[in-house]
Amino acid sequence: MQKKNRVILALDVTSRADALRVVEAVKGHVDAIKINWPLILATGPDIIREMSRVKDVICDFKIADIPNTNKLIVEQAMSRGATAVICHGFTGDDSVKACVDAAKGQVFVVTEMSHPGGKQFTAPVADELAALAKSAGARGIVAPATRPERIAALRKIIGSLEIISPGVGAQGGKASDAIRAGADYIIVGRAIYDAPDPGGAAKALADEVKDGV
Ligand code: O7E
Repeated sequence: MQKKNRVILALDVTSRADALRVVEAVKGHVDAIKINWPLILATGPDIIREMSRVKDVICDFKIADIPNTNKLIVEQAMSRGATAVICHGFTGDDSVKACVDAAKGQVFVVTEMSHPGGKQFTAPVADELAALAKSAGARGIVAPATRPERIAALRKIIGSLEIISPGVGAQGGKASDAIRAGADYIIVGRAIYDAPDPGGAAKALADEVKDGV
């Protein structure tokens, strides 16, 4: 994944036609495509391979199981062309380590979630989840653009690991705030794929990121 536009598209559409339309429009303005359950369940897992031919794909299955099951899930994602996967950290260091081993380090660990409910259970343990991501050898963490001050605090814990940050646009966060707080990439879904001009929306976000640096 080349850090150029610093925008990751959250491709949460539910048809192959919409996925292809949006990706074709935005591919020059994003660095990766994040695929989550809505698209996989609607189209089947081969969409990972298809999208990986256009851009790096991050499989956002928020993997949260025992080590052996985690390993099996990650192997399936990587064998279909994923560049990286996303897992939860609350399952403990052995489960995260299983993901890291199976993905050869290409893992992002969820810390504090971006939605209001993220404050309830994830926020109180986010610092520990970030520290776990680092000690387990993950590539980075997921941290909320809706609370840029938390991105800055988590950055201090993880050092040079990468931060990918959802919550821009539909959830109220601002791209430039997240980047200034220390995010490497913003993750954006609805503000791009629901826009009348997804290509223009992605470009505007990439431009805002550049101005925010
Ligand atoms: O609000 P949107 O439409 O811009 O979509 C945001 C995407 O980021 C969506 O796919 C959602 O599942 C994901 N996300 C959050 O919104 N908040 C989080 O705390 C974590 C994620 C996430 O993707 O975790 C892995 C990156």
